[in-house]
Amino acid sequence: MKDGMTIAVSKGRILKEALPLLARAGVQPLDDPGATRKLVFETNQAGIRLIVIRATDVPTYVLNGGADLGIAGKDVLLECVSDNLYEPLDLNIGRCRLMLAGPKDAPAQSGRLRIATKYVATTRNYFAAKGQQVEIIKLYGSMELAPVLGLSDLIVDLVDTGNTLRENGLAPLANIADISSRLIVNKASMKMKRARIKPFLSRLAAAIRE
Ligand code: PRT
Ligand code: MG
Repeated sequence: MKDGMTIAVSKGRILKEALPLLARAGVQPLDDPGATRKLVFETNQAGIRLIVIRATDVPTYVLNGGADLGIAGKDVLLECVSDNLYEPLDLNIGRCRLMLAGPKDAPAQSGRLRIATKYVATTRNYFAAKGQQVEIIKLYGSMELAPVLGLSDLIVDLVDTGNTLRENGLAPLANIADISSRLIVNKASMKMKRARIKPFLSRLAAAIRE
């Protein structure tokens, strides 16, 4: 957006942790994003607005200049590596691990492994680095179901407490990446709106340490 500064925030669990952090950095939406269907929120700071969108859409908005800044999970960012984004701050929220997991006591596998995941690029990179060829099956959710129904041998998904894996008879096999939410900045915005963005970055960095 041309005037002011727009921050795209992932809805859902990241939003819940991002709002108190933004508040400590001095930015508070005038309406409660949890209580309305609105997507654009003016804030107490004239010229700073929030948009609340799906996690996977945050980098897309920031890359294309629809938003100047964004708050997104590292899991989502690993899937869309770009030269046009800065990632200046680890916000230390939305913590979890991206893990390889599979059925407990599964028999040893011969032939090419089938991996069900939403994280196709990261999974491909992970196995490529090990020199292993795998078949990747793209799913948009409920990955835990895939091995249970024989759609795949293993899954790659986010794990927090491990309850979801356990309740579906799965166990973690390997940690692929430690995940947290990051602040991302459109490179052109950083140049054009530096006077507005830089002080905000300083306040946010202080808020993370609080
Ligand atoms: O709206 P859309 O469907 O696009 O996204 P979403 O519903 O996946 O959004 P949401 O609110 O779930 O937030 C997703 C973002 O939160 C991710 O991109 C991560 O950066 C972050 N995050 C942190 C998590 C988790 N922790 C997490 N545990 N996202 C998802 N989970 C899920 C996981 O996929 C699994 O189903 O929680 C389950 C595992 O939790 P445990 O505690 O049972 O291990
Ligand atoms: Mg979800």
